[in-house]
Amino acid sequence: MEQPADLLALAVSVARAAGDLANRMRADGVDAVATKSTATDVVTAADRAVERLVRDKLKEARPGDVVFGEEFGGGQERAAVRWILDPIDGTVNYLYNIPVYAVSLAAEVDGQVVAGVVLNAATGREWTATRGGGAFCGGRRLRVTGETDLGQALVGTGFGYAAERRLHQARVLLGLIGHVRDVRRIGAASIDLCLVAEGALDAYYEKGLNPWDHAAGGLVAAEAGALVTGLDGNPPGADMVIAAPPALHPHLHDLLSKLDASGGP
Ligand code: LIP
Repeated sequence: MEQPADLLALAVSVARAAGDLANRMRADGVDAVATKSTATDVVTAADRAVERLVRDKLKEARPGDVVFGEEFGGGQERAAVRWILDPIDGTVNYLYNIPVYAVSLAAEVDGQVVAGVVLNAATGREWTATRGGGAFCGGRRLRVTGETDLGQALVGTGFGYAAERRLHQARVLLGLIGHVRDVRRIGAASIDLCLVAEGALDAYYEKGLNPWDHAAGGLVAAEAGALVTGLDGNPPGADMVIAAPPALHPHLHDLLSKLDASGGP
């Protein structure tokens, strides 16, 4: 039986090596080397190099496992553990040298994420969690806020790489912004989810995320007491990821559902 604490220890050591590489390449200067879904969905040489390094280190430590990563995909074969990897979450922040980008690595066993680490490579801030074992940052156990009033809630969100999607997300934001304290657009879903976990945000929601954007951060938020869901009974996924304390979640959920937040392009 795979021990989540052992998988976490491996994830943390691999993420730290990955963060160091991301920082070295950042110091050498970063250029977009290609684009993916749209002209603004960039990939840098560091995204690819960091993913290769993580894959090599995981193969060395646990040859039988598989890796599902943002840049090279994979991870569809059966294995005791599937690692879900975003080598640099917040690639646009990385490109612009905004110190909010992360190595996000989660271990999945039998379809369930059991361990995860999110490491902000620029600041060294590291959030970790194991299923049933709680969420931590800097040795401190994390707890979501006790906010119950949506009108007092500081809410994080994000926008996609396709203009039509951003227009839909902006319409949703227009319908939401008068009902909350304020909004933050931080630019890295994995970090947004960890900020909910540590109470630096009251809640977060975003449409269009991939599993690598929310696998590790979602466990950190859940282990800190957040409800991490989709809309209308769906699990967190491409249509919607919402993370909020139990007392706040239904209010945010119902408003987003009314605003058709998981709809549009
Ligand atoms: C990013 C997400 C962010 C979202 C961006 C992008 P990437 O992931 O972390 O929340 O708003 O559009 O998807 O592309 O930097 O790995």
